Amino acid sequence: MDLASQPHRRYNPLLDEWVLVSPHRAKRPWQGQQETSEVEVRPAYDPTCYLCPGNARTSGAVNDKYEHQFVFDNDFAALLPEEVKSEELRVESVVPAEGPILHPSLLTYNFLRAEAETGRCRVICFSPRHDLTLPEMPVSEIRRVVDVWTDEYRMLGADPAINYVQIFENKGFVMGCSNPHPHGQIWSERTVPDLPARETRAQRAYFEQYGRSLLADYLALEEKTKVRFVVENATWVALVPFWAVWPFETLVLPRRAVQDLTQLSEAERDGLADIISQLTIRYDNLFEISFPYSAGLHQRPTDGAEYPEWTLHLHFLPPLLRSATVKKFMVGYELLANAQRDITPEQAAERLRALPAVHYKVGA
Ligand code: H2U
Ligand code: ZN
Repeated sequence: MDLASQPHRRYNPLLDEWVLVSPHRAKRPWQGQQETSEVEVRPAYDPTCYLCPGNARTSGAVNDKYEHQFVFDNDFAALLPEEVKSEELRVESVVPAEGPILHPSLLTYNFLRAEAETGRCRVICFSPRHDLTLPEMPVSEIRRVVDVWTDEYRMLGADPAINYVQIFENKGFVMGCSNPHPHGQIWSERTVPDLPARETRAQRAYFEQYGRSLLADYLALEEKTKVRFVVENATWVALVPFWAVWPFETLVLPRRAVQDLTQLSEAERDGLADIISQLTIRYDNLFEISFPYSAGLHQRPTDGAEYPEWTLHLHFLPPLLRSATVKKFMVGYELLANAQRDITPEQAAERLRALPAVHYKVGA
């Protein structure tokens, strides 16, 4: 089988699912939507921005006049802590015994289930500069962001009511990001959400069978050919996973398998900042735009149990396909049957690898 030209399926061992790869389709003509990319010039400080230092937010709270990073509780949090929940929601399972919307047979089979969920949501401003993004920030400042993530993971995870901490960034309006000021979010909650729960199951099954980390073994395999490597340093590797769904999706893996940020050495934290810088610079250089993505960390749950099978990693999930304006749509077959892609992960890695290491705006 020729993976570069023949339609085939690839297995994602982290999520126990498949992706259909159709390399021969990459040449098909595109007559769909063409969006115009706007070259956006932003001021270093925007008096109307709710994330800039010293400005007031919608809630009326005023941001610190911060010089590096700034973290606050989300004023429109998707999850609320236990103490602010209404009496009604405190019931573990909200299944009314009888009522007009529930037929008794549904109750018998427990089809309609709901339960209260609690948590705490935070917003992190990566920089006081309104006009920067991670790829334009100095590595020393990204390193401070890594430290803030680590402190937040530790602080939130120490709360007995928090069993999972999801750190992420939505970058670009196309990803639903509400404000260009560089920022990320943290949602932390009582239950482990679906995707990290599936990753836990997969990593645990592998660990129980082989006594080793699934992702460490995967990295060792990739190291042999490096065909899917994008950038690497002494402590981290960014690669396009064999099972990538999004055209330029990447997985960032530590060379030493650790379960969460708090276990990283100083050198590994420096390395993480460096790999994020290297990778996001290449992303921006691909179409010479501020490259949109959703990205985030996956770490072990914080319920206090041991997770020897877990390996900390980052996913970068960018929507763009062939230009600054043509994105991949998850539609049709993807929504109804299976994830699918045209350009192969190896081709995507090759393109990203070939890009300059210096940001296109520098010296432009
Ligand atoms: P996104 O751009 O990824 O949506 O993140 C911005 C977050 O900032 C969003 O979750 C919050 C929104 O709820 N926010 C505040 O907490 N205070 C504000 O004054 C505006 C936005
Ligand atoms: Zn701002």
